[in-house]
Amino acid sequence: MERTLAIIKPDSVKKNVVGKIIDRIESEGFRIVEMRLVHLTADAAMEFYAVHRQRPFFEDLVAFISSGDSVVLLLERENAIGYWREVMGSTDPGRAVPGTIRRIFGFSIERNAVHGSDSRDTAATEIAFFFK
Ligand code: FUP
Repeated sequence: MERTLAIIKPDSVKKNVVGKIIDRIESEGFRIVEMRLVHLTADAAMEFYAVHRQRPFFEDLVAFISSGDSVVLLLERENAIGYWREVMGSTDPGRAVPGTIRRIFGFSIERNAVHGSDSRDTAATEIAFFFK
């Protein structure tokens, strides 16, 4: 069993599709270990996305992710990290495979509905960030 950190981002919360995304998470065989509604401050968002701080989209990304409530989830499943990234789809919803969450619910490369840890190291750091 492996654990990963998922975020249902503010665009999804505003669109009232949290339930649909959680339904998908459960039907894909993930166990929800922990779950919480959070409104990230800009400072917390900068810390969470620190690896992207030199990228041109960093300020917009921080503004977006701190623009409203998100749902953070600690998920458990066999191959949770890789499988959740498959279910999410690629970063740009327009390029994501049909049926993936980002393809269904994402609007743009920034407003792309959900987040998922991209490696074991990142998962450990991101889980610790939200769940002590
Ligand atoms: P992913 O792992 O698929 O979430 O993608 P990245 O780690 O590359 O990017 C993290 C977040 O930065 C994305 F979810 C959205 C944002 N981003 C942009 O806004 N513009 C870009 O060109 C790339 C990423």
